[in-house]
Amino acid sequence: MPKILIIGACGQIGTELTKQLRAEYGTDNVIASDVRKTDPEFVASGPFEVVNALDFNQIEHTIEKYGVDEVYLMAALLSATAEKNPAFAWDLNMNSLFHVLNLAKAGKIKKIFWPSSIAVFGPTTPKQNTPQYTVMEPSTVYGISKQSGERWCEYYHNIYGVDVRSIRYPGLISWSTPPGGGTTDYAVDIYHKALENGEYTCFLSEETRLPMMYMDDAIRATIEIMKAPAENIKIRSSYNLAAMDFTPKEITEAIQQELPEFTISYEPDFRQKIADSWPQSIDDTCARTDWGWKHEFDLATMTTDMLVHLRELKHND
Ligand code: VAH
Repeated sequence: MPKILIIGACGQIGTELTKQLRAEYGTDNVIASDVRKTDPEFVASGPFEVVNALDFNQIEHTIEKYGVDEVYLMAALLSATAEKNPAFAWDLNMNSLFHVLNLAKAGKIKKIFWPSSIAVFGPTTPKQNTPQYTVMEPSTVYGISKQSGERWCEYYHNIYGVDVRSIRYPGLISWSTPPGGGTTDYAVDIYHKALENGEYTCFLSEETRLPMMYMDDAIRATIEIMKAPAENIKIRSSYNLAAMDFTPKEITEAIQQELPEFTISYEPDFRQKIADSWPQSIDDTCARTDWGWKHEFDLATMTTDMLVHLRELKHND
């Protein structure tokens, strides 16, 4: 069994990725790490180390301490937060990647997963069924850092033989972790507010269509791309990945199927400009062809699953 280190394990994707990797590879083979200890229950659930993604020596020491084979680098500032702190966002998103790529180049890591995003596309990209290869002029700090990171991943693979694999995540929706400063996070918050208040004020306009995915699908895709034979991974920048796309109006209608009294109002803020720069739907044919990707959740099944789990959480609180 490989020894796996997750950097940024306490984040929106990291917490669920840690749980699923431990279920598949064994708790003791999956070391969670983050810049600080957050949820005590999560920290106590298996091997945990305090690792700053910007500290090369801390990462190297942790890799040597546990004999790590694979690293999932999940630490980053997301789109909305990055716009408020461009310098730190660039530093964190880029230098954490260089640390892990250089450790792999030195032979200390066998395989890397690094998350990209549909944020690599910009206002000049075709918005419908956005292809794997197309115009990419991101207009956000987050998107610029992800586009640059993709270029470095491909360079380190081609020049130094580093086995780094990447996915362009759409907006991700999960019941078990709070939103993390993303523009798509209205689609997480709306479920909580629907159950808590019966109403929600959305920071995007009702017709804002964005590519989205349920976290269960995103976690499965992440593990599947890492399990795929190296020869099947033909794209070493990052793969487009898709499941569904919807607008705030459409997710509201899906929620109203179970909560007919739920209402929404709209007060677009600075995140509207970010969302308007992104695609509305994604073509992920390459991922489906190269390593067999297939999504399972659509808006209706995600909504049912979200509301079931959130009701359970609130019942147990
Ligand atoms: C964000 N959830 O909103 C992230 C994602 C496509 C968006 O990368 O920043």
